[in-house]
Amino acid sequence: MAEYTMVLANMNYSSWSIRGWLAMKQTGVAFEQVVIPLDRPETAAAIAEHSPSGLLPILKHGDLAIWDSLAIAEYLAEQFPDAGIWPKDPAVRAVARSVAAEMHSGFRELRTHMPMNARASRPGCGRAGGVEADIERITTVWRDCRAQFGGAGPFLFGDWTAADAFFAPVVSRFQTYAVNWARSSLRRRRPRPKGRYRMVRRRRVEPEHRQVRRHMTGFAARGSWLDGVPDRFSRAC
Ligand SMILES: N[C@@H](CCC(=O)N[C@@H](CS)C(=O)NCC(=O)O)C(=O)O
Repeated sequence: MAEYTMVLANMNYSSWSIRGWLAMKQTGVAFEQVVIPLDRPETAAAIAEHSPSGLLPILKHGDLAIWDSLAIAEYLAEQFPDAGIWPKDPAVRAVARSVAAEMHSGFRELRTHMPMNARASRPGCGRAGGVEADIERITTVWRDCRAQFGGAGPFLFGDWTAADAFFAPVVSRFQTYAVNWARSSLRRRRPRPKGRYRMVRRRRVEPEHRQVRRHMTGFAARGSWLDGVPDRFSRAC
């Protein structure tokens, strides 16, 4: 029996489970996985058997249960100091923790109006309330991290860190809801002469798209949480 067990909600829907799972995967250690499907009559009772908060994910290590995705990342970073869960440099680590914590405690509009459903395709849906402001802030975080710390690596801080785990479900949401975030932020800077708009778009937007695509490819290379799930399906708003 494995030393570690993760109790997870089904990861097509549970963004927090994905975050904990990706951090666990990063350690390279074998672990047991118990998946509890959400939104069923028996869900609450099944979660209550493991979780004092009634929420998933949970990491179990011996008699210890850790019931929050960020706490799981921190525990694993302490248990596996060489796994690269956070950047080695203390100042960079502080920034990585800040962006992960910002995701953990924020972006409520995006989370409310663009619920995660990795298999779904809902282009154009979910653009309510303050969602645009959340998208703008998230992409600013991505750009800043990539520009300051990305170096030659494909992730926010160059090599993979838990900050990437915290934003992975956002990448999935952007795919599901077809968020063309670079274009939408450009549109807000109008009016702009047409020719200039095109020039800026070519020079600045396309590289950012490529970065996000690399980001997604990096997650896929890590072993997808969607292994075995059916094809994507579409639904109107
Ligand atoms: N702050 C928690 C949030 C966990 C959370 O909200 N989990 C949801 C699934 S994504 C849950 O367990 N919901 C229980 C339910 O829907 O019955 C964390 O970071 O782990």
